[in-house]
Amino acid sequence: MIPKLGDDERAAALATLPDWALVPGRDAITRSIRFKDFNAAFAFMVRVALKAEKMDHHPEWFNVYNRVDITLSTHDAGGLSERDIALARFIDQVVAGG
Ligand code: HBI
Repeated sequence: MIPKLGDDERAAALATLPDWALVPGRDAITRSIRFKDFNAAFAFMVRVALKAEKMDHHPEWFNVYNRVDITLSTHDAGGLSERDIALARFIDQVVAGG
């Protein structure tokens, strides 16, 4: 069983993820990203998908053309866990060109 983050842990993690916001009414975080075109958006999704498989931790996401909306939460924990924070950090690195 993956534990949910406590309130202090969540606040501390979010302070290091300035591009992410809490989802109103859910214990989840969300980020919307716009890429230069669909190819760039889909290439990003491929990289995140491969990482998600390796982590066995998958995003909830929506793509239209160059936009990707991502929401992270740990379904097994019923809220935010360390896995969401780790995947968010990976996503931020990919977006930053890492
Ligand atoms: N992804 N976001 C998320 N949350 C989960 O609880 C989760 C997952 N991917 C795979 C996964 N759980 C499996 O471990 C379980 O469905 C068995």
